[in-house]
Amino acid sequence: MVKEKPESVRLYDEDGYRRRAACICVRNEAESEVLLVTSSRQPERWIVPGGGVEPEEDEAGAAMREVVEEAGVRGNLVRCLGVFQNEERKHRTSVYILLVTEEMPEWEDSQKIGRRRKWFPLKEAIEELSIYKPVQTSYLKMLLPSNNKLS
Ligand code: O81
Ligand code: MG
Repeated sequence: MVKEKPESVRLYDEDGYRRRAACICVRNEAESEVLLVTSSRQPERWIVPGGGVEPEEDEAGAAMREVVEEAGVRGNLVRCLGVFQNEERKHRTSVYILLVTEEMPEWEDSQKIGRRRKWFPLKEAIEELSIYKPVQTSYLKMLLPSNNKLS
C-alpha cells in the first residue's frame, strides 16, 4: 500500500503498519556507545535515527539512507536485530546495527533543521529514551551484555 505525504511517500505493510527502518549506530565492536540524534519536533529529546522506507528500496537500504540524512554517518551494517512494532503509532521498524566508520561534519538534517547527534554510553542512551520512546528502548536493551552473551 502506498500513501503520499507532503515531502515523501509512506509505505505500509499488508497489516496497515507504516514501514520504517532504523540503525543503532555503534562506535566500536563492543557496542558500548550508541549515537542518538535530537527529535525533529522536540529538540531537547534524543531518539534513534530512522524513518520511512521509500519506494524501490529495501529495509537495509532505507536504514542506511536515514542515518546519512538524520545523523550524517556512514558505516557497515553488522546485523539485523529484528522488526519492532509500535502499536500506538501503527508502524513497524526494521532495526540494524551499524558500525560507524565516517562522521560527516555537516549533513542534511543538521543544515535543514539543526538536528544534533551525540554519542552516549549504552546505559545512558537507554535512560534518555525510556520515557518517550519505549519501543526504541526495547531494542537498545538488546545490546546490553546480559542479553547478548552466550554462556
Ligand atoms: O520522516 C517522529 C518522526 C514522530 C513520528 C514520525 C517520525 O510525521 P511522521 O509520522 O513522519 O513522524 O510520528 P509517529 O506518530 O508516526 O510515530 O514521532 P512523534 O512521537 O514526535 O510524533 O518524531 P521524533 O521521533 O523526531 O520525535 O521522526 P523524525 O521527524 O525525527 O524523523 O518520522 P519518521 O522517522 O518515522 O519518518 P521520516 O522518514 O524520518
Ligand atoms: Mg525519522
